[in-house]
Amino acid sequence: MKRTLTVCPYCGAGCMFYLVSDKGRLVGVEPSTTHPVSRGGLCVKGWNAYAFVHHPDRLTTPLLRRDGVLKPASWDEALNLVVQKLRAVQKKHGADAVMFASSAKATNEENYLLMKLARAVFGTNNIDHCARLCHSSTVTGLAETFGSGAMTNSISCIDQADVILVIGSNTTEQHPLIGSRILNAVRNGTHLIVADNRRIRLARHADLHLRHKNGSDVALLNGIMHVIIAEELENRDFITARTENFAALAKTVAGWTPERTAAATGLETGEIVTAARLFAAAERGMIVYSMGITQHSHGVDNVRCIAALAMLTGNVGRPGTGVNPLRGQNNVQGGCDMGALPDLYSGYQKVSDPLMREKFAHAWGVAQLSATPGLPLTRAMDAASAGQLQAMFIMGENPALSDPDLGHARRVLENLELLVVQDIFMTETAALADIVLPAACYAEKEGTFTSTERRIQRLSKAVEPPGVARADWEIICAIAERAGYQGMRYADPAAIMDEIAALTPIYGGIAYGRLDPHGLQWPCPDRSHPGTPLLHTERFTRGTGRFSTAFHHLPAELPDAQYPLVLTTGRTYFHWHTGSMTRRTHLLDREEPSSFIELHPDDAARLGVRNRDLLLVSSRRGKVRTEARVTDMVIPGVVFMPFHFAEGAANTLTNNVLDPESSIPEFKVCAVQVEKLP
Ligand SMILES: Nc1nc2c(c(=O)[nH]1)N[C@H]1C(S)=C(S)[C@@H](COP(=O)(O)OP(=O)(O)OC[C@H]3O[C@@H](n4cnc5c(=O)[nH]c(N)nc54)[C@H](O)[C@@H]3O)O[C@H]1N2
Ligand SMILES: Nc1nc2c(c(=O)[nH]1)N[C@H]1C(S)=C(S)[C@@H](COP(=O)(O)OP(=O)(O)OC[C@H]3O[C@@H](n4cnc5c(=O)[nH]c(N)nc54)[C@H](O)[C@@H]3O)O[C@H]1N2
Ligand code: SF4
Ligand SMILES: [Mo]
Repeated sequence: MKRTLTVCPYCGAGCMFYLVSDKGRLVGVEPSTTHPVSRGGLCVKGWNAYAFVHHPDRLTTPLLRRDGVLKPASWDEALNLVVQKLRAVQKKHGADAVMFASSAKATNEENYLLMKLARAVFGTNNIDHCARLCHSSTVTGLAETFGSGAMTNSISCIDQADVILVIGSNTTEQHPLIGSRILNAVRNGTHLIVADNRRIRLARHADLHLRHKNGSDVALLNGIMHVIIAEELENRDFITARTENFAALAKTVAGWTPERTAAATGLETGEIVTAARLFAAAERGMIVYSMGITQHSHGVDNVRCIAALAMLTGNVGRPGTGVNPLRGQNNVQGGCDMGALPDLYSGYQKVSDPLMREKFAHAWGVAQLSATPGLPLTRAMDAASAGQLQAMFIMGENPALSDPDLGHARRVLENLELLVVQDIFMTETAALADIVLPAACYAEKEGTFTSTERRIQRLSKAVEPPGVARADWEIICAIAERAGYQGMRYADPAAIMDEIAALTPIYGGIAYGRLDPHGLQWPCPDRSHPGTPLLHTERFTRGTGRFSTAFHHLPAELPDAQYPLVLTTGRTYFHWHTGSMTRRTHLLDREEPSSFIELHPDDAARLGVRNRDLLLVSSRRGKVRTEARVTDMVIPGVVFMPFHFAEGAANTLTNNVLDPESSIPEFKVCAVQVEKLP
């Protein structure tokens, strides 16, 4: 038996474990007892993270579409064709007719290389990844208020908080090792406020559970800040010493009396006042949030209010405090850090800055780099239907199931002149591709992932990839080589990290030799720097913290006579997004085998629906069949669906309306009708 220490491929908590293998096959997982987050534990996905690796459905060879059918081909044929076809599209329609989608499942090194490929080799800034669907509101909102869009504190800070406000995060299911840490703190006396209208597990342990209307967080947070200022509970010293624009905030929230807030949120005035007093009274108050905040047509405004509440109460820059957006995918923090974003190079260095363009052009050995900002991923589908985009290269994403308004997304993917998909399984998206490239998965390669607490950790190769599958970084380098670019020859991923460190100040001190066993937290500017567990301690990244105000906007689509219910979408404990990995893991699929919708007993009674009845759910975009789960998890008038299942796909229904600033889709609110099927 061989044990290989590596990083969990699922969530951003960043647990590390040992993959146990025998004669080249994985047989199990053992947690790392010394890791600061996993501490000897793992959630059910971590324990089962070895199971999909040897699944017979793994892609083992490149595939080319011939006469409408995907057929095996050699790497030579496939790679030459990728380069030839991308060049042909660019020749005909211009450099920006091509878009690259990077992957929060791939390593930092691979994300860095794909953005380098897009920019240095193919001359376009059209590169983005699933962070756009996820925490783009955070990146925009916190950059404006704090100067940095990452989690300000570390996961271990949970132990030191006096009160934790969890808003729009189902932490025990979606970041289980962080969720259990919160429950542990509560057992030791930490107060907990949960603001989420589903009765999630944390809510059952909370001092206060606020079940406000979906999309009313700006009103709720403005109302809480109103009470804090009205009762003089704000932290005057912090506001004076560390922040700017307080007067504007005070003016905006002045109108948000508990009565007005109650009317906008559906809460009682007493709940708002209690929440304000409980949070403001704490010496150390921490805010934890996730998709319930970001995935709205006003997601950036939600984030502005969260940042304001933390500053108003002086809860930034100390242990046990902070603004903590929990990053979802195992390496979505890294995908952003590496510049797999249309307007930023690695380390959030701006494409619009001529000095940065010169720095990267020089390092990459190209004459110049494009100054035209690229397309956000969520605008790609519309750009393609408007004829501005003809080709997509998608590494490790499955938009044919994860994008909003699937009918539209699929039509666009089908009509592209060229679709290349690089994945480990034949996903719904790969099935539409002209060229499919088989990738090695996390257990079969070296590299680093950056967790939600900015911790850069090493993965190690435990087994060989199936068939002729190759690591993403090797495939990208091979494409660059065939495109005639000689600046992508690396002996190994460690050498790629050396280049990243040289060009990216926040990763400046990162080198493989320094990362064992449990990584370093950025910013880590030089080789002697110990890493940074806590951001904004003396000053904010942008200097002073900025209070940005926000006005309450309703979600873009609200219930009416025809579509009388609010649909909110999200996840379950056992499955991961589009299910490519978890639905191929027997133990997980057995627990949650098919699509369902949660609806409140009152709504069910009105519709004559009983548990497990087959339902037809319709929105203005489409219809799906799914099974009823009658439960008081949801409030009357709201239904919830996970988006994991291709049969009964929630995204057939969702609304492709975007936040104008971050381009995030409003996954959390649309209007639907529910009917019982005979
Ligand atoms: N098991 C599992 N874990 C995962 C994932 C997975 O697919 N499966 N995905 C990972 C990824 S990429 C991400 S981004 C994270 C997401 O992690 P979370 O954000 O925790 O998960 P979601 O289920 O999308 O939504 C969280 C909560 O938002 C609430 N909510 C909906 N609308 C509103 C609102 O208007 N206001 C408020 N305050 N709350 C609202 C919902 O009721 C839900 O309980 O999870 C990560 N972890
Ligand atoms: N309705 C609704 N829709 C949503 C959301 C929601 O809350 N509601 N949330 C959104 C959010 S937050 C997110 S993050 C997105 C996620 O959307 P996606 O990123 O599209 O979903 P995943 O299923 O995680 O896709 C990851 C793909 O990477 C592949 N993969 C795994 N490892 C590797 C590897 O090493 N190399 C390569 N090349 N491929 C690999 C997997 O097989 C899988 O196909 O979904 C969004 N969609
Ligand atoms: S909490 Fe997240 S990182 Fe830890 S084992 Fe579970 S899925 Fe993996
Ligand atoms: Mo996400």
